[in-house]
Amino acid sequence: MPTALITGITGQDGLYLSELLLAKGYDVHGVVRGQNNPKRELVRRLLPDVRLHNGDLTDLSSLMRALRDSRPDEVYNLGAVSFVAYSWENAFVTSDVTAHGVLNVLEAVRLHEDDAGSVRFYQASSSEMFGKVAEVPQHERTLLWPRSPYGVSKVYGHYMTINYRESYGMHASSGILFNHESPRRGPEFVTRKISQAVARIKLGLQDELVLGNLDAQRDWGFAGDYVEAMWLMLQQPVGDDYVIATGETHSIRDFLDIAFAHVGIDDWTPYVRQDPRFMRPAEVDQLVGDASKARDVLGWKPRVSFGDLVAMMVDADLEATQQGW
Ligand code: NDP
Ligand code: GDR
Repeated sequence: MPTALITGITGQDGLYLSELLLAKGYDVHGVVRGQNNPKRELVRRLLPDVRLHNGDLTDLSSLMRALRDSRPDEVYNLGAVSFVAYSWENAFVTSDVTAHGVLNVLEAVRLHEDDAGSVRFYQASSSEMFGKVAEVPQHERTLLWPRSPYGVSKVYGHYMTINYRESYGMHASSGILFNHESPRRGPEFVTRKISQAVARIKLGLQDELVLGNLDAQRDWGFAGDYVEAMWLMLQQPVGDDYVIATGETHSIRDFLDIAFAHVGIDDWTPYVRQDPRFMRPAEVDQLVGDASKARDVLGWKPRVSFGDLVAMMVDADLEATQQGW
């Protein structure tokens, strides 16, 4: 039975990846931080077969211990301060976790490999690394021009992963994933903020949705499809870098159109207000990915369309709100 160790197991992708790996027969282990992390119970409830280890990306020895105790064949580094807006307010913490945390995991893997043989490593890189770049669509060799402390931290982790592969011959892969969403998306991100608000507006529990920039464009896919690409990367003979994206881009306005129409509201303008509070010091205006390498090498392609993704999220929030979850 192969064994996987996942950092960030309490997050959106960690939950989907765990489900995928358990279904494939893996022994799944996760790193959870904090003395009383409330999401620990969520993982225990959803995934009773997953074994949890205390650890933090900023604490190398805790990661070494997690590797020693789980003895993984594959390590997926999904943990990060992942909210771009927060990364300006907490740039040092973001650098500690999202940048240096990658180095800590790579070091823990390298030191563990000296004792225990080869481990395959996945790094959660991001389309935010492309930032302001003009090239459209973005691919694996597109210039990186990050626009936030988060984006800069991801660039550091990306190049560290490449350097560990080239320096130590490590099977290390970096997935440059474009935005991917689901009903498990954190409510701080724009898609879930919208789907939750639309459900509450439809049920008469809320009458206003306050947002920032409505013109930004993102390449949005479904998280359940994207974790499959992570696994496929680690099944290849050698580590490499892959863009994972749908190849379509939509604005926040497009998301609003579909989400409100899904509950029978054709004009959302009376409900939506813009507030500078949600504008960012620097914006990434448009992201659209070229995932042809992933298609050709990994045989990966997205299954869930943009329209179906929006409907899935709104339906899940309607149900959750009605059930009082
Ligand atoms: P989430 O924000 O849902 O999850 C982040 C995870 O990181 C949580 O489990 C969190 O744990 C954990 N974490 C935060 N700080 C630490 C720390 N100091 N030590 C250990 N764990 C920590 O993110 P997603 O699941 O959406 O994303 C997974 C990864 O993929 C992230 O690295 C993200 O940056 C990256 N990514 C995401 C994309 C997306 O569209 N979703 C696109 C491209 C990249 P806790 O419960 O303790 O908070
Ligand atoms: P992003 O996701 O920054 O792309 O990072 P987010 O959903 O936060 O923002 C997307 C776009 O929406 C605009 N926006 C708002 N965003 C939020 N959160 N709240 C608002 O009220 C709002 N109004 C408008 C933003 O300005 C932005 O342009 C996500 C994260 O998952 C990262 O970890 C990941 O690396 C990237 O996707 C790819």
